[in-house]
Amino acid sequence: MKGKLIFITGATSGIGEGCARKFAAMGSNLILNGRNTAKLEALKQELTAQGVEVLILPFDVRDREAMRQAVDSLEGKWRNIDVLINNAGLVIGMDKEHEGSLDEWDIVIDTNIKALLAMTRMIVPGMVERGCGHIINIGSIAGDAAYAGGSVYCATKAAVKALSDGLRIDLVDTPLRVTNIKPGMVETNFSVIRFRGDKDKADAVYEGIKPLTGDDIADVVYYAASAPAHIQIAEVLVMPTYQATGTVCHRRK
Ligand code: NDP
Ligand code: 8X3
Repeated sequence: MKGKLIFITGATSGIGEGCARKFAAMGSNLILNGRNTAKLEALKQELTAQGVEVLILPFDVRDREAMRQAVDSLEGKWRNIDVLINNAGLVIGMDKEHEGSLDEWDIVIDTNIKALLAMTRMIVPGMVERGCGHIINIGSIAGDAAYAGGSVYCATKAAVKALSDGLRIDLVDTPLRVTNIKPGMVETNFSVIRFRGDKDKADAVYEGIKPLTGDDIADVVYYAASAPAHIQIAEVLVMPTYQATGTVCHRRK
């Protein structure tokens, strides 16, 4: 992966940040997106010090025009993206489908589905033209089955699976590859955002479980990206040892 160019959405935290560090450690150059410009700048400084090239593209992935301008602003070698990691995503709340906030769900749907689709639509044509590329979507175990309080989030991750499968079909006559990584419980900022900043509630999610880390998922993403060209890792479901499904886990005292 040395010298390859990786575009990561949501690189300021958790899985995306883990991916940035992993690919940089392996010598890849990076385009890093997120909304927190200060964090992106800090990450750029840290990773360029390791000898790789880093371009930061701060924009809200829900803002189609900002995304378009950011992608259009890429010049020369920065246009030749080898791997697109569609990672930016979130959930807000654990509300029942008939009780939650439509406005909050718009944010979740716009980020997890519509932005992932728009990034794909803007980046993949260049990959097809160049005859190389890999799209890695960060789905979730939540896309396999709905759970209580997860209705809309689970639906968005089921959509990520369908979009990944559909894209793989559409690209079958090209050398491009499509991977859907489906993590279980990963301790990041994800649950803090889910519980609207309540850190105690977020911590309770991982109590008695040794959860995965963003770096663990980055290793899996890297494995898929660095597989030989004739191998397409279509899906990976990865969870902590003491988790069995989206809802079954064993909490040790
Ligand atoms: P974090 O909250 O730690 O990271 C989320 C990242 O997404 C941040 O970098 C954030 O950056 C970015 N982001 C969110 N909204 C936007 C936006 N509108 N525009 C640009 N960037 C945005 O969570 P995770 O690392 O855990 O989540 C990453 C992905 O992994 C998500 O798609 C999530 O659904 C998925 N996932 C997480 C699991 C978990 O248990 N943690 C399990 C399975 C899947 P910023 O705030 O700077 O914009
Ligand atoms: C995040 C995993 O189980 O919290 O996608 O929904 S879960």
